[in-house]
Amino acid sequence: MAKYWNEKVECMSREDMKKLQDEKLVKQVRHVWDNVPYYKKLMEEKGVTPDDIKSTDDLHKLPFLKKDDLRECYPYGLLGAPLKDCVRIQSTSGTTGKRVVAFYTQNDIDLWEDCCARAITAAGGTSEDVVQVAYGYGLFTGGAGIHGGSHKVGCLTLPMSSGNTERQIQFMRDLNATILCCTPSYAAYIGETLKEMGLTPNDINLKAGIFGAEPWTEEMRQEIEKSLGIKAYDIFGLTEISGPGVSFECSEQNGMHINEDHFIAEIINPETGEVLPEGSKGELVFTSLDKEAFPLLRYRTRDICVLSRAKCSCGRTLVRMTKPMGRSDDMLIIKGVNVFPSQIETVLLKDFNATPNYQIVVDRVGNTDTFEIKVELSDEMHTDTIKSVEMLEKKLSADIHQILGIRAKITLCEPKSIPRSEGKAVRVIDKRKVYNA
Ligand code: DLL
Repeated sequence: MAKYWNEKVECMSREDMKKLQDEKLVKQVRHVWDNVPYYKKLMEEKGVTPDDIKSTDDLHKLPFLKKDDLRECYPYGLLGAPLKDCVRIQSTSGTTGKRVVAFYTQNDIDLWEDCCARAITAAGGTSEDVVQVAYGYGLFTGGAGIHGGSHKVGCLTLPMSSGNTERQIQFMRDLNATILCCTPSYAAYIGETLKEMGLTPNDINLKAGIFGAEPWTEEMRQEIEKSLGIKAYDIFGLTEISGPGVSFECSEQNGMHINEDHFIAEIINPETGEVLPEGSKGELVFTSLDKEAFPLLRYRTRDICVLSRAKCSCGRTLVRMTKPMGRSDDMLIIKGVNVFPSQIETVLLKDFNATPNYQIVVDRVGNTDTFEIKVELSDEMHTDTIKSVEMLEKKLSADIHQILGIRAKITLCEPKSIPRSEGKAVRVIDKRKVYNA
């Protein structure tokens, strides 16, 4: 059984990898300078030109890119290739309005799918396998990326998308799926449903799962492994940098190997931007090395983790990142969807037409996220008819669904019932334990 999808790169010596990255970085910086006026301006403001970037040792001289830059540049402002050469657009989950969109040339798609093929191979996948893709298809990168990787490996690919769980299980059984790919919370839900249907892991043929797109703990991994009778592998990625497969777990399940031939990873202090030495906990920053349509230099992911170059017994030399341990911004991932509290506030302001007192409460019951928005009524609203309050609740619920793509339980509360704060308001109460301690 093939252990690696691309052994030459995945097991390359440190020196050769650095040389490869050095060469690619010089080219990528020139590509961005020549084609992305927005980033050229950021470089000029920092007094850096492509001539200053001779190797990865000069990476720290380049300015950072943040999510706000991407929003400001929506939709075409960071495009690095003519639109006629682009073949695909994908987008981050859950945001509307000025959402982040990423563009791909055919070459970008090939490289991305290649990264996913590495992840599938690392999870034991070969052309003998039947891969059930239960990540969402559409603008979200999960379905499309893993689907492409599965084709590359030559697996029989079941493009199920997410949802319709009993049907997922039926197809899984009828078509002998061997690898399941979805969010960890959906995998856990499939496990629960299997049990509810009176079935056990012996009634399915799964051997592995490739789960990511949201934080999950080691405890959750064990639970999924038990309920589905599989080995569960983590996979990490973000739309801005391509999608799933930026890094992936190997059989050692001790951190995710970053595809360093395509992406340079740095860890920085989120407060100061200072680059931290290996082994430090900080914010993960990625620089793309091969991207044509959407090249990003020093993109701040806001994910907090640690990098390690310690030898991995799988034989791969690619640097490993821990599972994200938190975020340096306030983004929540609820039911697999990226949610910024500010999006909710915007809806509340629109519907209530005043600054409302509210609280977002996120919890996990079984393995399913619960999402409640408590909104305080004003004195005037409190005296309104029940019918008008109900209408408001309905409208709020519909607007939240439209903006985020997921439903929230709206609880309207008595005036002055939400605790006031003398400092920063506590807007979010996240009772889940999604990050490893
Ligand atoms: O979630 C891409 C993806 C799809 C990854 C399928 C893995 C599997 P976005 O919607 O842009 O892209 O969200 C990216 O999700 O910055 C992390 O905060 C979080 N995230 C992604 N993978 C993991 C993971 C996709 N394995 C954001 N563990 C990232 C924890 C993850 N968090």
